[in-house]
Amino acid sequence: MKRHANLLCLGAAVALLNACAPAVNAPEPVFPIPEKKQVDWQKMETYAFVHFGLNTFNDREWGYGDSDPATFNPVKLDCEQWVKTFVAAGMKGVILTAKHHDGFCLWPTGLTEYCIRNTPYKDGKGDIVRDLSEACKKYGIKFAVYLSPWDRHQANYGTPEYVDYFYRQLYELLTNYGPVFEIWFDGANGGDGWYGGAKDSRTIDRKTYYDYARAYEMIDKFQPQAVVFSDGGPGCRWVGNENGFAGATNWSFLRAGEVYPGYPKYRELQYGHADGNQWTAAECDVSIRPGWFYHPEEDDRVKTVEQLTDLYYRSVGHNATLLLNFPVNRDGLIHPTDSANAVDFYKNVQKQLANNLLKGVLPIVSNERGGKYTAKAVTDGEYDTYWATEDSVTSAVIEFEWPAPQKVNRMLLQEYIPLGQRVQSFVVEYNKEGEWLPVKLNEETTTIGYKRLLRFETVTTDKLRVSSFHYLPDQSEYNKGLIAAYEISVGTEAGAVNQVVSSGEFSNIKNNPILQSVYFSPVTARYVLLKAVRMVENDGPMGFAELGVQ
Ligand code: FUL
Repeated sequence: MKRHANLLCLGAAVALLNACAPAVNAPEPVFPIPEKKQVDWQKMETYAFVHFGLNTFNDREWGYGDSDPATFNPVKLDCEQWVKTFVAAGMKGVILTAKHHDGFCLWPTGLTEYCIRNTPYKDGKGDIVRDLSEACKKYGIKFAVYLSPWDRHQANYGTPEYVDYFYRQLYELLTNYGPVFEIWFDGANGGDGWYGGAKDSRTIDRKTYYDYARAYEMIDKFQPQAVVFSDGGPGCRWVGNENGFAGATNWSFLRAGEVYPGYPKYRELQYGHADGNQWTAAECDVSIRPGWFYHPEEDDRVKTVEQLTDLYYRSVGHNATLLLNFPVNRDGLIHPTDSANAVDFYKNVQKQLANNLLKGVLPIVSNERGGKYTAKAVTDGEYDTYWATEDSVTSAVIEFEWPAPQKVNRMLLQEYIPLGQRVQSFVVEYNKEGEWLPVKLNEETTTIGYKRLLRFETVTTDKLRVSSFHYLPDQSEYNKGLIAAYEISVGTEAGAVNQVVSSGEFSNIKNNPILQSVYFSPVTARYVLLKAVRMVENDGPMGFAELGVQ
């Protein structure tokens, strides 16, 4: 029989402030912090995306805006089949492309003729936005809409009149279809299009054209619980790729006002801005097939259970959400391979995380705040109860001990994010015959955030601990003194610090100067030497914001 992965599950919040508060008060928040709706959104963890429209029938990914509505006729369309699949795949909601870049609307809008009313589908009486929102209600998952700001059909795209049209579309969606949990504004904007027959290319100012403040105001008024997605949020952000993963280091922060659709340094969205002042967690959007829309030739290129499972660990397990796309086919159904793989993926994740070895284990912690914030809360399985240290303590050790050795290869860590995201770095070690050794994994153990899942080589041990080495690069304006390649040595005498314990490079540190962590097997030493073997800028002095060893 195949062994299940063995999981450790714990929740933690480490206090970083020096505020003078009675011991049993909750830690002060560390800003930025999320709004309640952002916490509720992140707790959804996985939800579905549906790309469906005229593109489906015309084998296109980006319709030009001229496909004939007469081609749209999904004769077997059944939104309940979609939603039943999502529920069986453990997904908590769905986002529908109510309008993609081609401008075609899946609801019978009063604002354009380029919509479902002018198709053969149900003799023009269909409304897929309504059908899907009702199916969601029936089966108990949440509903949301994608409304493309770019519209390659409308003749007035690029003028102020189009912006009014866009907001009237948004109004229809926000006021006619019940609650939505998210509004998706895509980053692709302007370029070639049909534009009412002009067939030209339109450029807009991506920072100002849509005047998104209008959207936020309307959403706050009609759907205050909805989180706004765009490349830079404000509700949640694009993760900087369409492959479905976030960085292992992933801060839920952005520097407010910096990221806009088309932001050239979009790769840093995988990691967030460690010094950001706005809470904007990452959402990993990815399609279960290569394309976002259905193409029959991709029927044998559906992501496998193993691929999807891997993405789960690198999205939800990297402090992000997973938005998994289903390209609904020309019948109006989710293809059987897609639904089977999605459901089996969910079962596989459940199986891997089924056996919580920490249930009932009371951890030993190096510091405890007292009151409700004691070690017991680490393993009680409740998100809203948590362990915290005293205010002045910014680094701590949590140790677990079992009466008999266990086989362990997974760990789940969580921070209590209503009070912010604080953990910068941690190390997981197991005890082997009295010696503490780091577990072997292939990614850095830096941030935790809402959820961090670790996969590591199976160890057999009766003791395990979570504790850290910090190097937070200089966060000042021009990031001077960045180390590109390093060597760390230790020694017991000042004149002989020459036992090299680790060397390597701080990858991508120039574009993304986030906390860097280095792990090495524990050694007994008095001195630690960090040598900059190569600097990003030649000949400059070395600079750092924080350095720590644990
Ligand atoms: C992209 C769009 O251009 C694609 O067509 C798709 O909708 C994807 C989710 O976002 O930026």
